[in-house]
Amino acid sequence: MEEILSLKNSFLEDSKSVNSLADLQQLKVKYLGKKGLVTSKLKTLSSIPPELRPASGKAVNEVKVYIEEEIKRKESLLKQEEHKRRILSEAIDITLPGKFTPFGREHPINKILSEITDIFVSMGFAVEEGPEVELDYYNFEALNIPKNHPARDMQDTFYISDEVVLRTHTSPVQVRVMERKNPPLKVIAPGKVYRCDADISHTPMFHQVEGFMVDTDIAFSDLKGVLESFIHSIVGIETPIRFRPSFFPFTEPSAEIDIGCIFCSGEGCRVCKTTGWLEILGAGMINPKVFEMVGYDTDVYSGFAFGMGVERIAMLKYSIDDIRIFFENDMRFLKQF
Ligand code: 2U9
Repeated sequence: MEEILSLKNSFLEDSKSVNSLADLQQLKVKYLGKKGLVTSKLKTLSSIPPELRPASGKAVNEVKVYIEEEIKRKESLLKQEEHKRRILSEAIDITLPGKFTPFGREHPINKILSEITDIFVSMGFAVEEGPEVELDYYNFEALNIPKNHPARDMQDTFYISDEVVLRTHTSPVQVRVMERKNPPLKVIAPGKVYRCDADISHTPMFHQVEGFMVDTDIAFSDLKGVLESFIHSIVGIETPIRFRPSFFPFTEPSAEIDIGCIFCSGEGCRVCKTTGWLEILGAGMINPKVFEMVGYDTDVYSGFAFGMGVERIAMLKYSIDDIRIFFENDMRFLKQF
């Protein structure tokens, strides 16, 4: 009986140091496991005198039931505590400020590029693209730009090798289209172009949209109608337009197209260099020499072509006086579009 009592006391003593479910499991094994202290005590009952057995058996069983209940009670207590701890550790402070996720937006140049493209697509032009690393043949030769032309100079063009350049305009895209397809054609070629130039109004890479229309009976009046319609869409119907004679090797006759200065309404200011006009486009009737290069019959076909700098149009539209700001990735600038 003394041993049974001391078994209970030793359990009470051991259970004081139980602080976790793992400790409790160890305690359970120590007393109630197959080789546990209570189990062993039950096994020894057969070896005691028969007249003492009922009382001893009863006492051991009582201790066993007590220990089982105590372990159950402790288990539910520990589980509750653990649950409370988990709730506390997983608690979210909903008063904290949220995490800031910055939103990106379209670059102003891409925005104007899409605007220009949409206007020509609405007039029935198809959009074509081509390589930025281009053969000298497509960039210069096929466009009637002679070997001694200043644009071919190393000072103006990025040369990869004698025969390969970074395209200086998107015109080669149009030559490639003409080689592949027969008229009627209405195509624009938007994209990046490269020139060795860097100052307030030039960056080594900039964007162009060029375009052309080829069919039987295309006249200068078609060029005028399409480009006037485009200019009215991009800068507003009230803006005056003028055509000024010019020269390009790939068009004949050629013209530069100006709009009335949007900064001084034609009065004359610093931006328009007191002329009252701002250049917005170059254009002309495609030179028959270019048609011959791509194998079009010059007695049957005629066409017009045009070209514009996207940055220049963005600068006019948004009153920006330094082209370099488009490529500096200054968020204070980019956020405004
Ligand atoms: C082919 C034949 C003719 C494209 C043209 C211009 C006039 C022009 C400049 C505007 C500003 C380039 O970005 S800029 O510096 N472009 O003035 N471009 S006609 O003529 C072509 C194109 C392709 C086969």
